[in-house]
Amino acid sequence: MWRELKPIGRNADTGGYRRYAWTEADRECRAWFQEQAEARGLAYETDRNGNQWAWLGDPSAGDAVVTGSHLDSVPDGGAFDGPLGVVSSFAALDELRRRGAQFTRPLAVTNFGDEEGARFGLACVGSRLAAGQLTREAAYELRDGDGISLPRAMEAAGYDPAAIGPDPERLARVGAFVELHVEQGRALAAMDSGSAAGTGHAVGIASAIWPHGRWRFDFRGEANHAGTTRLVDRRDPMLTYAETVLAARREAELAGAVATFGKISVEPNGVNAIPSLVRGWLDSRAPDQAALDAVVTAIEHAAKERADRDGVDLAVVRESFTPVIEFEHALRDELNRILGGAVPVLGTGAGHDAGILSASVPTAMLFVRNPTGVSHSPAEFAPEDDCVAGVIALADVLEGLACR
Ligand code: HGY
Ligand code: MN
Ligand code: MN
Repeated sequence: MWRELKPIGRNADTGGYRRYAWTEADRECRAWFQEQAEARGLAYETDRNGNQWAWLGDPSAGDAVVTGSHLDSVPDGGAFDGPLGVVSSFAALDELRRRGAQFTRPLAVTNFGDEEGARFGLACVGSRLAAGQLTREAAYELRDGDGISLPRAMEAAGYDPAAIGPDPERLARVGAFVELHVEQGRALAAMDSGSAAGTGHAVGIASAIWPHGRWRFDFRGEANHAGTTRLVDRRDPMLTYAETVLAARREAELAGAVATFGKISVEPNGVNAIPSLVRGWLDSRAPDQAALDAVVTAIEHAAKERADRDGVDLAVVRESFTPVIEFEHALRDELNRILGGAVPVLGTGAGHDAGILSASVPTAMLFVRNPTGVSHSPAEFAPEDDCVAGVIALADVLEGLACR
């Protein structure tokens, strides 16, 4: 499975993945998912929001145990973030069949669409739509960098955008959702530093997801000639942007939070032209809501102060937000019990579909050790022994939940 998925959407120059929602690479990933489902005799379907489901047993029986993740990526993302969860779900099912497990609840493997929000800027679109956390109207407002709207992109990919919207009936049939994901940090690796892959703590259980969001900062200045405009006469938004990036780092450090300006767009983006507009996207996350609010407020304040000095207009728009997620304790503890009781439980600053769905169904997450902690990068890697340990742990969890 891993080898078949590996080349899809991979950029040969960077080795990173460009699997954006409703693009050709996304179509190929979806085709791969359907192939895996049908090769296992699972009942394959796509829900009204484009999420893919592969069912074992009768979904209408309800109380299903569902596992899966996403196949889309951030720009030049790694191979594991998302796909490890989907591949491990199919592999765990194969393992349960080898064990002759008798399922007493329906089981499903899922691929939730557009988890990264790389193309339209909003994270977890597929799961948010299903959970009613994103209205059709708001989804129709989403545009990519070329101005293509989400509904147009869905239509071009052969999906009916008029169908998108809350899917409470479907979620009502889910008794538990478990998402396996490569750890995006090195907390597990640090626990047994130096331990060989497949020994020590190869698997962890999620406790919580930090509150996090995305804010677009628009710095509007005055286009002018880079060579003939005196410094005192400039209204240069790039200066304001630069000061804001430095302020973001300062404020995050003060609050024990994180803040990143990773995406920027400049108009007209000419070497010899002072920009008229600089757009910068802030991703900020913190252990709790108060800290996150304090950081973002302080960054906005610093940006405004500098904008006034530079004669630049500032507008800030919150484009994506997810409140703190505390995974349901009963399911979290059930997973630990099934796995022997000594599995590390750890928080994360990374968002996931399991976080979004936790408002609608009991959800839990398993993390697979990441020796470097690197993610959202072509260098993202987890050793095969640890990935196999993840599959076995997921199989144990699914057996414990669905094969009473
Ligand atoms: O950005 C995130 O936290 C996740 O990878 N979508
Ligand atoms: Mn990610
Ligand atoms: Mn992910």
